[in-house]
Amino acid sequence: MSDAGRPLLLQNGKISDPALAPALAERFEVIFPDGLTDENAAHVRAIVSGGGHKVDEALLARLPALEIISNFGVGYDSVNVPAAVARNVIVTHTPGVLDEEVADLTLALLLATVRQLPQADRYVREGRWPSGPFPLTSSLRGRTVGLIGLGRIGLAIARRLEAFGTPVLYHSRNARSDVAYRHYPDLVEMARAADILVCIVPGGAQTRHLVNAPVLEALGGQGILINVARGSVVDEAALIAALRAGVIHAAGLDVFEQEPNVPQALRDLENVVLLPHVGSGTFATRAAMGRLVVENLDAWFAGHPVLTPVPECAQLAARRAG
Ligand code: NAP
Ligand code: 8YV
Repeated sequence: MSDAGRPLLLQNGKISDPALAPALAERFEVIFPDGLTDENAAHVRAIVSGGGHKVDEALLARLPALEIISNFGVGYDSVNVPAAVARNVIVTHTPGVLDEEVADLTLALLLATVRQLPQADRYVREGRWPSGPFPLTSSLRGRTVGLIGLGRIGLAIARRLEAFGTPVLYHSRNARSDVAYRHYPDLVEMARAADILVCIVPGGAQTRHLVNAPVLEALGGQGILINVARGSVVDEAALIAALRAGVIHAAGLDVFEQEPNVPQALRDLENVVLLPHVGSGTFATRAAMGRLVVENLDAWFAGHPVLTPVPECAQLAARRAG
């Protein structure tokens, strides 16, 4: 317990939900990384983490009283979950509440990239229209999309693509029995069969550079890559080389290897659409994520089962609740 009688919580990283800070302040004594001392570290019982800020072995080792990490986001690749589990620390995340929002953004980015909407907007703003019409663009018509990942968000993207009349293929480790889309265990094979690839898998070591030079070559000269997963999923250097050399046609990216720093080489290219990691970035969806972060903490500190443990923590969560 802290001096004020409330548990001590470390907020690790900026959280872009205006309602979250007051909700946490009502329940916890909140400290930030720059206020963490050897003395108060010994009493930290909870972490709220987000914005890609790491919860690594070194931080965990400083927090012997830590019980729970409530991650603001469905992706939790910035949290060292095995190290947390080894210390009996529960990790929760925010699945489900952002699927439709991220799927909307993905379709917007896909269409913006295919039809060059930011480039067309710049064309009007820069007063270039009077000197001639905007060049013709590629089209979504008659094209096939290969989803890299068909989980909660992937499925919401696939449903939208169906409404556009766009055939869907997917790559993942396991085939789903509840969909009719063709499953490709081999990503290069799917890249050959698809015109557009959309990445929507978790980040982390297992998916690092899943999209590499051979995948981009297989996608081909008319191919388009959309990444709304994590920057680590795509070999950014290989992508830049492929975009420069015309190995693929264009890319739409919401995520990058070293956020918030986007390589100048990418910013210099005309055949890319770049977004600052805004997949879930609306007031409504960030508020829903914030509520789930708090509900998990409330459940934990009331001695109830947490609502949404990460899969690797499901057993630990059940054991701790029981
Ligand atoms: P999910 O429901 O867990 O789905 C993950 C999908 O990826 C599943 O189809 C899974 O199938 C597949 N997958 C996992 N590991 C794989 C691997 N090594 N190789 C190939 N496929 C693999 O997750 P979700 O809720 O849809 O979220 C997906 C990710 O989107 C998050 O983890 C996060 O990184 C990202 N995201 C980004 C934004 C943004 O703002 N841009 C917002 C939200 C989420 P198998 O297990 O069968 O392989
Ligand atoms: C958030 C995300 O912007 O949920 C995720 O995995 O990438 C986004 O919704 C991010 O997690 C904010 O911390």
